[in-house]
Amino acid sequence: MTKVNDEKWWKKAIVYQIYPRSFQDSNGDGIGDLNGIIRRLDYLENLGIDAIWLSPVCQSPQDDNGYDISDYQNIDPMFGSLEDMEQLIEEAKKHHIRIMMDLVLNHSSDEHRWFQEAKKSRDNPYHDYYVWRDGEEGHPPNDMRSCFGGSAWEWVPEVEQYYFHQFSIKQPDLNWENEKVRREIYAMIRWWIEKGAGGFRLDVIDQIAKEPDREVAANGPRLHEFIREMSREVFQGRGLITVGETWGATPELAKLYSNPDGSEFSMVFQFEHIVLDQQEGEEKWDLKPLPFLRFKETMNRWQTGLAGCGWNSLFWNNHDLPRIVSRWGNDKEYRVESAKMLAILLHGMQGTPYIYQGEELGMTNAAYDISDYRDIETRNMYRERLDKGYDVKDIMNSIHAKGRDNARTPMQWDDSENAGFTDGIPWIRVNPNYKTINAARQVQDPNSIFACYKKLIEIRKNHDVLVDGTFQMLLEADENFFAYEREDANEKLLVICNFFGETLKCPLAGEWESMTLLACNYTLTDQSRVFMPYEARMYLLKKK
Ligand code: TEU
Ligand code: CA
Repeated sequence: MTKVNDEKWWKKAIVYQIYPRSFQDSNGDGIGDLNGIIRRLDYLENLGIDAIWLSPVCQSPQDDNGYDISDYQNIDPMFGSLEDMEQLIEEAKKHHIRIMMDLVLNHSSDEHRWFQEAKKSRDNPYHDYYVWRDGEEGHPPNDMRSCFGGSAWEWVPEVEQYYFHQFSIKQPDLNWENEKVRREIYAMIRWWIEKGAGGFRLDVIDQIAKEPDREVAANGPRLHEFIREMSREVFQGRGLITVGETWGATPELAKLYSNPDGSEFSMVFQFEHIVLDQQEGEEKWDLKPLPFLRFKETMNRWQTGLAGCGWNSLFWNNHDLPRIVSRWGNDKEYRVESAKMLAILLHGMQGTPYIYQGEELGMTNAAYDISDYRDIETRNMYRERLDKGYDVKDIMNSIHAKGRDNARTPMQWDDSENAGFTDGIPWIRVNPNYKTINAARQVQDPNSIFACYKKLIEIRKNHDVLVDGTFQMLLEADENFFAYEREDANEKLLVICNFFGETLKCPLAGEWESMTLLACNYTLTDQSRVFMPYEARMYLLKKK
């Protein structure tokens, strides 16, 4: 087997995302915590992952569940202490798992010491750490909107100025134009590296170089200058995995972000496929069915577009997105089959796969009443659309389909009360289907979704063709099948998925007859050209 250059170990790695408040509670307060994660490291090692991306655990008033940080160098008491964090890093290492921290650098909390100072007066040394504009109360500088609804400008009477916030009022944007801000940030990141962090996920990193006067939020002119400086100052030569969250990325931009020369990040999360099931020019709440051919075209473009000149992240889910089996699979009669199909489809591609907690169990969306939702984005949208006169039924329909809390219901460990997540009252309701969908059931079952993910991870470790093989889309114009080939000097991989719920004959000529079946989501496949609902097969050919 060829060796991936050590510095680029992440090309072969599989990352697991943990949303700490929903993963495992250890002290009965109903909120997941660091000690809870330590308790579950055996489970993660068994699955076979190499790194954990930990959503933010730093000190925070929790207006946006930790994405509003008030102290970057301390742990929120809700999650534990700095010692617990050090212990998690150490224990994870014993399980061959690295810990990636979530860096929220576009904004801080308004309760951060910097902002507390900044709003005192215009000549306070911290004032220029944030983005301020003159104006008159009631007349913001322009019409820019916050991602969570309402104006992006908030008036502060003390300084008689507006500050800019792309997210909640409690998340003022940091001013990256100010070199002092950048220096503080780099020092903070270095401190985490010294503590043993193995990498970083960079929250909305394409929005740091904003130019609000020109109404520019993402992809500002100085963006790559800032990223390269940060990369030079803190990331390079340390064997880290770094991934930027970039909603505005195209393959062309991703070539810069993930340049193999290491000048920026290891890779980025792109969202072109993720926004395909919303109405053009509208919000994510404005639903439409997934346009299958465009979806295939998009995946293909990213696979071929970055080949040899960049690196993809592969993901269906994260803490902001609905559950994939409910979204593009079928979470009713074909839950198991479609969850496995989606896993096989994604894990055969080129890039670093990310698994979001519970995805490996086929956890589903939840459909709660509005009072059971906790997410700021969901609650703001509910109020805003009610005011605009939308029908309550339609609003709830959108929330059930796309709300962020779909991903944030507690991890389903077993069939005991509250799914084994907590002995207390969970901060958000447990999905009632935990009695049947839970880890305890699946870990032992060789035919479970968990077993399928575990197998796919093993396959990636054992076959380099998954890491560096070329990607060739097949049946591009077919309305039902998603099929592709990967190939390197020694092996050829063929993945064929029936993406829908009908039994269908595959138009391929049966070229798999001489190949070995590596993974499949039906036990008794007869290798025929007939594919059952959501049937997926992964074949391998050894060329020599
Ligand atoms: O998300 C970035 C972002 O743009 C989200 O608002 C996204 O559009 C939305 O969640 C889709 O529903 C990141 C974090 O992942 C998210 O959890 C934070 O709320 C946000 O940044 C602000 O830090
Ligand atoms: Ca707890």
